[in-house]
Amino acid sequence: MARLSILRYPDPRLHTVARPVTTVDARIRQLVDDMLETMYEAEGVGLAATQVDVHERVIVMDTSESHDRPVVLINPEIIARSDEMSLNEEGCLSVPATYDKVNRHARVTVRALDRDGQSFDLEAEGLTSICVQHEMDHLVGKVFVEYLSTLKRDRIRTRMIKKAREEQKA
Ligand code: GNR
Ligand code: NI
Repeated sequence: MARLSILRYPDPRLHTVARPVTTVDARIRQLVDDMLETMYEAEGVGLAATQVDVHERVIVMDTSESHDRPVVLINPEIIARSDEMSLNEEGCLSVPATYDKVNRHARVTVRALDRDGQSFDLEAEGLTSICVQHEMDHLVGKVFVEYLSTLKRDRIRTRMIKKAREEQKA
């Protein structure tokens, strides 16, 4: 296992569109394990491969309170979504210390392959539903700040660039 480094907004690589995984092999399982280690270490509830600069459709999540229920989604597709929407505060490991409200489908059903390459469906609501949609956005190169106003996004961008520059100096 290895901890991977997480790209930070506004890194342009966060806007890369991931390609589907062709075979769930040892390389993908290693990626999944490294992503889980990285996610738990960073105390996140989800992580998309895009965030660790791997542009393949792989997501790991754990929205359990006990942090012992890892979920792996390979080549995820949303097969059903509620008409009902839900406005919730979101954050992102790629945009640290930044939280704002995003409107999402209240419930989604996602079909994906698991760590063994087996297809399964996940009916998600609450934080899991939000997380699935947030992570699937990462796979198409979208970061949650892109749902915010241009003014807010520009402020976040400026603050992130300033922070990166200060960390460089230190
Ligand atoms: O850890 C995370 N928490 C979170 C909180 C509300 C909505 C979405 C998320 S996902 C985020 C981890 C992350 O950046 N995944 O891409
Ligand atoms: Ni994120």
